[in-house]
Amino acid sequence: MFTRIDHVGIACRDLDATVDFYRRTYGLEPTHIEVNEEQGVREAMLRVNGTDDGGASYVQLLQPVRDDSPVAKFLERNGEGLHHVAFGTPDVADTANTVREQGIRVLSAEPRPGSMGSRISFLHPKDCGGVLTEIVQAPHSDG
Ligand code: CMX
Ligand code: CO
Repeated sequence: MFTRIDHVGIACRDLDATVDFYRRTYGLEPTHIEVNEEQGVREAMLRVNGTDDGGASYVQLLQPVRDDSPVAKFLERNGEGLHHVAFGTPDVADTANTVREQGIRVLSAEPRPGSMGSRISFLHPKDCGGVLTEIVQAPHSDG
């Protein structure tokens, strides 16, 4: 079902400063920066490594672009830090349905647009041992 860790999502207040921290400290460069209006974030994807299914693993840095977004609410409650874990899968809709059948809340009826043309679904953290879990289908890879 899951073929790799696609990314870990990290909530931050200042995207540019956080990107700079990852560059200075670890030598990681942003592969891609975009605004996802639906998710209410400006985000940077930092590629860490390729994977044996043809995809890759990233750090995703997230800054809220509006006060009522999930990441803004998270920052208010918890401050900066680890926000979610995202697993790669060859078929996000199929995986979401399989998980839904087990009684886990999938947070959208259909997959939504994610980073770099991917398709994503979120699982409720209260049904996943306290971990906000994202499922990602990469645009062109097989996972
Ligand atoms: N990780 C773990 N637990 C979390 C959480 C997180 N990121 N966010 C909220 N929770 C917990 C809270 O601690 C709270 O627990 P308690 O009831 O024990 O206090 C509970 O969930 C409800 O929290 P809330 O602040 O009232 O949050 P909401 O119910 O309004 O929203 C959630 C929570 C998961 C439904 C919402 O954040 C959501 O829809 N997330 C999916 C979309 C998203 O996160 N987008 C940004 C990332 C985009 C991307 O990756 O591309
Ligand atoms: Co994510």
